[in-house]
Amino acid sequence: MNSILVTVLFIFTTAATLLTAAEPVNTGSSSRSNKDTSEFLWQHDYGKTHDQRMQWWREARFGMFIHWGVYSVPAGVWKGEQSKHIGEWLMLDYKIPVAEYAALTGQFNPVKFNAREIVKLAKNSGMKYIVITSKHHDGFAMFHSRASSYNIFDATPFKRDPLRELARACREQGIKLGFYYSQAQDWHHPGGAAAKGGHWDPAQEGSTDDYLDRVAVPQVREILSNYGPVAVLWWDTPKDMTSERVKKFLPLLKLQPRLLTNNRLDKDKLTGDFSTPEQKIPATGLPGQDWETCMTMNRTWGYKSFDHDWKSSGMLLRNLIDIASKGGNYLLNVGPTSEGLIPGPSVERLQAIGRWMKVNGEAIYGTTASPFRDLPWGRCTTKLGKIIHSVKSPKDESQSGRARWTPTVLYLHIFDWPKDGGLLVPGLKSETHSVKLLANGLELSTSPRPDGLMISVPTAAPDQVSSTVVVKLKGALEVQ
Ligand code: FHN
Repeated sequence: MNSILVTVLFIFTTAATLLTAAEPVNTGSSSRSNKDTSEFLWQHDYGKTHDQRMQWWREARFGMFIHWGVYSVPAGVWKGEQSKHIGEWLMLDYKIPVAEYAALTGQFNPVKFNAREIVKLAKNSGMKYIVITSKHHDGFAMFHSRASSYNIFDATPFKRDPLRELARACREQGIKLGFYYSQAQDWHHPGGAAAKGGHWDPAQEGSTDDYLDRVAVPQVREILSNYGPVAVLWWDTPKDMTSERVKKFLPLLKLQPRLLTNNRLDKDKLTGDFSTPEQKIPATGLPGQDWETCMTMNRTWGYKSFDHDWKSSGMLLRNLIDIASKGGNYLLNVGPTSEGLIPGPSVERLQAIGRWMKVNGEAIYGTTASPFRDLPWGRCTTKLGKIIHSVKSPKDESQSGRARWTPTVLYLHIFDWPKDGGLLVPGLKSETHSVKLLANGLELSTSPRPDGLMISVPTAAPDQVSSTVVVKLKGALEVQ
């Protein structure tokens, strides 16, 4: 029992020391303790259950972001010119008049959209949740909204509600569903905000508060009421979102008592369950915070027909491992076409990640950050030893006063396989129970050295991108 307590304490203090000793990362996010101010009702109503609500999310580690909207019709091209910016910003980048952009809805008929196939792809790639754009900055709702007819059901020939179909498919296949909603920026409805220089069409002029009261708040009520359980509400670009405006949304969150929200509702990032580094992985994670890196596979969120600058599946996989080793989640984006299809290169990459996850998933799901500062050959994820059962009046006297526990496990993710057959885990002093290759269960021999634990490994790596060595400890984790 003592050794377990030592283990747990050691891990917490070691991780905290190592992570805080390194260069701090400023994401603009605040710690939870700063957020518990009386003006934020949501924190008071939900704060106590934060850890319970976060449990599945912390286990999940990997999710799918879907940026899909009417911008997939122009697909990054406007009047023959290829946009250099992200595809979903086309309307603002080209200052397209509201009516002209809205006319694109007539061509938006994604008849190949198949919610079950998308959910299956996400699931097979090892993802545990999906977050889809219900309304992006262009103001177009991807669901059947009664608050505005500028939506996919009423304004396109498609006449279907993809969010309803996705919600059903997610329920059927046991994957969690979340909605992205651009609460402040809305380039279509009068009064909606526009970044980078503001409105360009008189049709956009109007009162911000009227827009919030008539469009954004009712639409958020709709997505939280009409689609069953909503796991995540993913706000974005909180332009001019003062605390007074934030308060218009907070009561709605009670519609989904288990809801998680990100930290982009208010302009000061004072609310929310997790932080959201975008297109980057914080060098040392974000100690003391839950966080999720969202990232594109190429250079755009919304589909662009000519963006072929894809990250390799190996790089994406190593990103996932890197993020898990720093205690975060990875929300990896796909941008479906105007037909409703996820582009082939995205599918191929997700399938490759899925193949790796089938073998190595236990080294990602439910893990916590690495206790090591730096590992020259790769990364480490951890499963802390836990006391699982205390025997109070045992039939077997030898069990008296004892507790049972699961051992602490280190998952070593080897990016650069050693050429000389020796893998040094620097500073590891713990006694080991077993050391194995995850891919085939091969037992590996070890020898303690003054500078750490030396593990003998075969000459060939089981996986060229990342091979996993599972180190089960006997007792306390000791890292020097
Ligand atoms: O402006 C958006 C962008 O289009 C995209 O949705 C990303 C995803 O995190 N968020 C915003 C920029 O921070």
